[in-house]
Amino acid sequence: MSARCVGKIWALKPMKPNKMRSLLLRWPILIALVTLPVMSLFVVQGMLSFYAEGIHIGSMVAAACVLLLLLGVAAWYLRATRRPGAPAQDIIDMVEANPSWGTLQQQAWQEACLHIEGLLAEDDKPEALLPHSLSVLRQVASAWHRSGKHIEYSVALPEALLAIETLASRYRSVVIKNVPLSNKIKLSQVLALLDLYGAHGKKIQRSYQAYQAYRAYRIFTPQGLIAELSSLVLGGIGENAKETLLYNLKRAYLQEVANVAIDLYSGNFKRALNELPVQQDIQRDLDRLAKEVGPVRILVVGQVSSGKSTLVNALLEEIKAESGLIPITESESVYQFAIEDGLDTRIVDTPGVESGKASVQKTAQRLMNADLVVWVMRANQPARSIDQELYRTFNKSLEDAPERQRPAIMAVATHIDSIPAFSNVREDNLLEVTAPLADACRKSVAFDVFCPVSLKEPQLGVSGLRAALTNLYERAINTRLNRIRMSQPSLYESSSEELRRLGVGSLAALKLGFSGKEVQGRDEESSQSNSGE
Ligand SMILES: Nc1nc2c(ncn2[C@@H]2O[C@H](COP(=O)(O)OP(=O)(O)O)[C@@H](O)[C@H]2O)c(=O)[nH]1
Ligand SMILES: [Mg+2]
Repeated sequence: MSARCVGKIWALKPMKPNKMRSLLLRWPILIALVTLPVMSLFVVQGMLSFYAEGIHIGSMVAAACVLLLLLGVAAWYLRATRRPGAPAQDIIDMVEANPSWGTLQQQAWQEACLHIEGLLAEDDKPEALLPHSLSVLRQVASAWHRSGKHIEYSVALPEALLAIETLASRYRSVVIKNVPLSNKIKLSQVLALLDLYGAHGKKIQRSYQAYQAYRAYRIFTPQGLIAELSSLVLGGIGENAKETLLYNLKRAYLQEVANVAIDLYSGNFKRALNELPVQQDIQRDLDRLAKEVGPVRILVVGQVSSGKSTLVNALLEEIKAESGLIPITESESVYQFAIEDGLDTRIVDTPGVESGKASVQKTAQRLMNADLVVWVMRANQPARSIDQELYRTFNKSLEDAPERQRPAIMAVATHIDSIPAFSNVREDNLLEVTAPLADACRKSVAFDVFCPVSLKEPQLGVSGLRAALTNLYERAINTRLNRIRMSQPSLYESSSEELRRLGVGSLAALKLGFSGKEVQGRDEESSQSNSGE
């Protein structure tokens, strides 16, 4: 079905409305054209005879005034009787119906176009476009809902917003296609024409400035744009062409309203909306997937100067972590580390744990955020009370979170080169010779794997340590997955998060008299749990 609705509508009618209108407008002009020269002749003749008969000059001036008055009244009449609309031959179809529409939609389109012609014939001032739009909306809605109050607004808000968005983008195409040089017209030029910034300096009155600001603002609405186009931007083109273009633009705007409204009421926007939840689902899956494939987190803990940083360097096979006799590592340092090709991990070097509750608590908290623990102990360090205390605290934290999976612990005994009893140790008898050391360490920390090493050149045991890490990798991934699952907010937690956002949480906290210190503690905890992620 062809969509050139106006052509069709006019084909149905005996006479084009604009032709009729121009005929109606023509007869007073014809009378004026015939009568004015005749009247003028009479007036001139009369004036001459007045003069010949010596009539006072004042009477002549009065007669001239009457003539001018008559001309003024004629001009006023012509202006007042100017009917809205453009000459029929200049009407062009800037908007066409959607060829994929069914019969109902096509019928609604025909009716809407007819309605639009009527509306513009009534009033084609730009200001009328907004009420006209609502009228078109009502007209289209009535094609779907023949009864009911305010049926034109019975559209869900997201759909309505989508419709407005579509209308704006479609109308944009119309303007680009039909307004000469529209791509060249800059908003700044329009604003400059509006003289908003007061090019005339102090002479500009405040009320005038406010009016100009209002005009600048309304450019962002179609009706405002059309109004400004008429007065400013299209000033260069001929009056008739400008009128025609503006009429066509107004008509196109209302037709786009009808176009979008038909899609809206026939449910064509619903499919696009249904995509939204799907997209959210996909995004959620992606978020989870990204977390699942994230690298395993290996945490290196131990007392100060036990050799943690040296061990990290040995594993990375380059000096990245600063090591020394004095405790150097002040905060966590994270390194990308591939145990083997494809087994990417992050290895986290930590500050040494020291005696005292704060240091032990902090390190225990760090252990809760590990997928695999490398617990470094010096072979030549008999005092292991700090390790014992840390292990106890860590175990306590795990007991408090029974759903949490315990990360595997690899105990690494460094400095074996400084124990005379191990002087004959080699790569192949390393575990056998250091068995008593393993037993001693187990008394402090219940580890899963024991790796004795010498990090002093020539290094010993590092390749065995690497192999042990590979073996623990799978378990570490499981721990990681468990940790991610546990960190997902539950329904209750997420709704309390919403409440917090709404400020209800802070109100409740105030009522319960929570101290600022506790809130701070919580923040620290959450930043801790995010560290290294
Ligand atoms: N002889 C020997 N020295 C080591 C060994 N491991 C580390 N060191 C030294 O011990 C000191 C402290 O090491 P560092 O890695 O800084 O300890 P961290 O505080 O635990 O990070 C450094 O001077 C290292 O060179 C080892 O296996 N044998
Ligand atoms: Mg260090």
